Amino acid sequence: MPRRGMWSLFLDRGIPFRELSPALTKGIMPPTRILLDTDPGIDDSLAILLALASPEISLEGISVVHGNCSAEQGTVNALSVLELAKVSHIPVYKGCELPLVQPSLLAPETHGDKGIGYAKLPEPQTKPQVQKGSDFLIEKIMSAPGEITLVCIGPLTNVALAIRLEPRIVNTVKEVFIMGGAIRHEGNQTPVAEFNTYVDPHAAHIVYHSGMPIILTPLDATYQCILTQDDVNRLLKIDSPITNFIADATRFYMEFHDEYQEIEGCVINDPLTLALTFIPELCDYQELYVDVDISGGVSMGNTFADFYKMTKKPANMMVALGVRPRDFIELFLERMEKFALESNISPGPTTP
Ligand SMILES: [Ca+2]
Repeated sequence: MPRRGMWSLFLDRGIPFRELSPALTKGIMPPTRILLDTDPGIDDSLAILLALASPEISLEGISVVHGNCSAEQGTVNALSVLELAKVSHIPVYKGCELPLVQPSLLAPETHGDKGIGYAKLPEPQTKPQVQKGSDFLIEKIMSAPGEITLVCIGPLTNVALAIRLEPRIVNTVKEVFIMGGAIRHEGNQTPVAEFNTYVDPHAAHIVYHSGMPIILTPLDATYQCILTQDDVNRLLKIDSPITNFIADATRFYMEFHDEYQEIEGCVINDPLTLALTFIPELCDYQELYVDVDISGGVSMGNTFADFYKMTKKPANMMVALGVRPRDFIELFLERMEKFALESNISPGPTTP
């Protein structure tokens, strides 16, 4: 597998994450340049806020894909969340409205009809860019070889299409962090399939086997990261549009988790994946060959790893299988508290 960026430092030189991370967080290294491909989405919205609240990274644009809600609605949500955070200068690009092969599958029962739970955000004043999501990803990655980190927290349709349109992005992107799959964990869409992968398994198949340097965050790690009502109550001690948004959005998400999965609180998959771009030691990883079932049977969209190297195929990704969940939740809460306080005193939208 190609090794670049943080992984090349870690894997080829044997530098432990623990020693690498301080260099990242103390500003010795410049902020990681990030593109976020997303289907906002409650936990996607939290990932956007975490990105904005984290000085280690520079969020250079958002491409939106179908998934938790339509790409049309998700684009509106992305713009609204950026306005809520007073950073509406960050460009948003609408991407694919449909999966590559499968029929459309959205998730109103999980994220609400508009994708952000009970939260009500005003119609955004800003508009999405004219350029399509996949074209934006290609242009940005090709313009800065080895510098752009892609964070994918929705179905992989935009990324797969970008690879088909411009295969050179595979060897030009720095790293690709993906929220998706359920390796040893049960699925959250079918008994064996995770939502993002199930919605567009063909896209996942293209991306997984593309040769991109992938760091996968499957449900094995994310389902240990549960945001509780006590956590939300802690945030609500700060009266802010941001904390109120988090409370209104996650209340719906918590009701879903309680009703469908008997989980108290809500699993915040996407912010964990985003956090790994700057604090990788939150997780433990294995370098594995991972495949996705696209045969159309009962295990369609199932992701599985060759732990015993039976296929003799080389590893195609690093997989986060273990996580320190409360370290992550604490990081998320601290960042949101600081961001909410700063936002309360910041002067208004920064629309150019
Ligand atoms: Ca998502």
